[in-house]
Amino acid sequence: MLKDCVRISDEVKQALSEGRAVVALESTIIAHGMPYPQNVETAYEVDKIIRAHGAVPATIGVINGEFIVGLNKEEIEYLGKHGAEVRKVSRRDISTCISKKLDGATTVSATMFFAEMAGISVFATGGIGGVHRGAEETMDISNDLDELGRTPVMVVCAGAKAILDLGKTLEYLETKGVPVIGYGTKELPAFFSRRSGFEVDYRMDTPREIADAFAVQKELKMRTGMLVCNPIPEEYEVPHDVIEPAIQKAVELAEEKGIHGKESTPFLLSTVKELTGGESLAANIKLVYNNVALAADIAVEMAAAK
Ligand code: PSU
Ligand code: MN
Repeated sequence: MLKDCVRISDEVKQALSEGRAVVALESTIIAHGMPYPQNVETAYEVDKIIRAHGAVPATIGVINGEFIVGLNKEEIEYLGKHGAEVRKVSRRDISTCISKKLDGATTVSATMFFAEMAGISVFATGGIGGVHRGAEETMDISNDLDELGRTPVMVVCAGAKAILDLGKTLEYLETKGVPVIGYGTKELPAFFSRRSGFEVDYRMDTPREIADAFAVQKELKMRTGMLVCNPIPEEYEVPHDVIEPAIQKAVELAEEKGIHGKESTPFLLSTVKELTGGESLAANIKLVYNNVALAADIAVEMAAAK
């Protein structure tokens, strides 16, 4: 049964068996996080950057009920083109996606699950899901945070979008025992901007330091993930007075329209994008490039230490 529903591409399989550096990537960011065709173009560029840094990319998604670790170009194009028509697959959707032979794009949580299964330790994305603003009413807390608490995969991101309650997101990660590392900073980056006003647990300045910390968790069989927060490069930041009103408006609109559940994050992301014109999308793409480069460097350090 398992071999019918999970496939690791030959390239990824070989890289793993030779102990080479591999970086996992999610597909929700492609299908639901960005518009076509920029989403697919970004995914191809990500592929190149990871290789240029000496690692092998492994994008994860599901086609016709088969989870694939290492989607090829055509499969990425397929998921990117169908966008919101394909399922947004987090942990709870995995079993039904397989049994009903559906297509889907994996979120951070489902991507971590399959990365671990394949033996991949590092995963890069844009931003993670978290505790939503107003969660005390809605209880909308992303499954990403629970997955970080129970799956030993490192996630490299640009912090979390301010569509979330960043303070509560950090509290929840603390509850789940997830270390939060700032790369070159002691402040949690807020996706579009480098600063949030919230402190992370540790600052680390080199990929080696980060790889060493994660190796200890693995050694101790802690079964927890690690969140590495890499601030967007200064030249691509979106100013606070552009992004914050757009976020507030998007949160209001979501409430008015009664958007909830898995629709909530894609709705907020696309509304913020519309309200800021191209500016937020351009920044989004640049920070993803920045994250995959760092993740590849960390994966190379991990492979060297083996
Ligand atoms: N945050 C972003 N961009 C994204 C996502 C989150 O800035 O594309 C996606 C990721 O796939 C993440 C998912 O795992 O949304 C979280 O969705 P939810 O909040 O429904 O758990
Ligand atoms: Mn949610």
